[in-house]
Amino acid sequence: MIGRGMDHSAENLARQGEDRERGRELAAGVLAGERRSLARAITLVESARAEDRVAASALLDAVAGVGDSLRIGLTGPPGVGKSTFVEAFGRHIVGQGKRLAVLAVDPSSARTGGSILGDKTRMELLVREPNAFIRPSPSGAALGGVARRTAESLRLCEAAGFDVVIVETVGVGQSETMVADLTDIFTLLIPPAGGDELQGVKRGVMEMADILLINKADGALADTARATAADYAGALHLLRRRPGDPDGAPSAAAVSAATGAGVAEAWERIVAIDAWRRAEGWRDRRRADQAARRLRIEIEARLWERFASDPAAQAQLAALDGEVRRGALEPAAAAELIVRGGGD
Ligand SMILES: Nc1nc2c(ncn2[C@@H]2O[C@H](COP(=O)(O)OP(=O)(O)OP(=O)(O)O)[C@@H](O)[C@H]2O)c(=O)[nH]1
Ligand SMILES: [Mg+2]
Repeated sequence: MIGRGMDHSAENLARQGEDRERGRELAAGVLAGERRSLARAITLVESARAEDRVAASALLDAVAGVGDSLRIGLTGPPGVGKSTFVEAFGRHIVGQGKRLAVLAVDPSSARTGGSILGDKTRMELLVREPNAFIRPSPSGAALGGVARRTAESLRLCEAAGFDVVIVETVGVGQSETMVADLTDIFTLLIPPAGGDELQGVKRGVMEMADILLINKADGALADTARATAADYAGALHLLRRRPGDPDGAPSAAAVSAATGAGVAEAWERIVAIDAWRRAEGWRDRRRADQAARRLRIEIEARLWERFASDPAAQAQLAALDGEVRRGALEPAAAAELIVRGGGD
């Protein structure tokens, strides 16, 4: 069986104690709602260093179960206006007296600091709001890793007392699933369609959405956006009946992040869906399902980490890799040998 040699030396145990203490101290700051502590706490959970993992797990233990945020997911294709929408939508939410945290996740390594810098200018007013906290996540990590760290960052924002947490990311296929799996309400932002086609939004993604917003409903595009919204609303009602929706289907509406038209209505709609789901038990069921799925993802990740840090298993992988490549051994058979630790 794959295993890691534990270092039980007194020195190592003392160091782990210090790391745990570091995590607990940071937790106190997070629970007090200190933004600097929250920012440092998120940096800690994003860290891949082994000693930081010890501190991070103490931190997360210390904030377990604290907080009750409305978690909103927001995705959409590049350039649809996500950042502009978060600025308008976020300012509206803060204007309602709510505290808002925004986690802007960038899952692709190609997009670097540039997009974050762009977001800073697009969220110019929101970043200055004392009741808003905006956190761009670093790019370059694998999507699975991003999801794990985002779930933890979200928990920290919640523990810091934010009423609403928005997880924003560009829609690149898998990222929609990730965001939908982390949040209570999944919002899909789409551009107005040129013709009568439904802008190439994949059916699976549409089915995941709780609310579709057709952005850029202003100027020359205003009518197109409204027509697109009506098309989607029709299509969504034909799709299927969803028991978790107050109307049996997701809703679609036109908005303009630039002028703010429809932004207040979008917020009211989200609040209404959330209130209905809470009352009907759907919100808790969704969170329970999400937690159960994450448990399995975490187990998988830990098993893989153990495997990757086990020199014997790695040596065996290297040895059998060649046989699998030559076709001398089936991948499944080789995996069985490696995981069972036999085959030598
Ligand atoms: N007319 C109009 N333009 C908009 C609206 N919202 C955003 N834009 C413009 O669309 C462009 C892209 O906006 P962003 O907010 O950066 O879009 P994004 O989805 O965050 O883009 P990425 O981060 O690159 O995926 C910018 O030039 C915005 O000014 C809108 O409601 N109406
Ligand atoms: Mg953006």
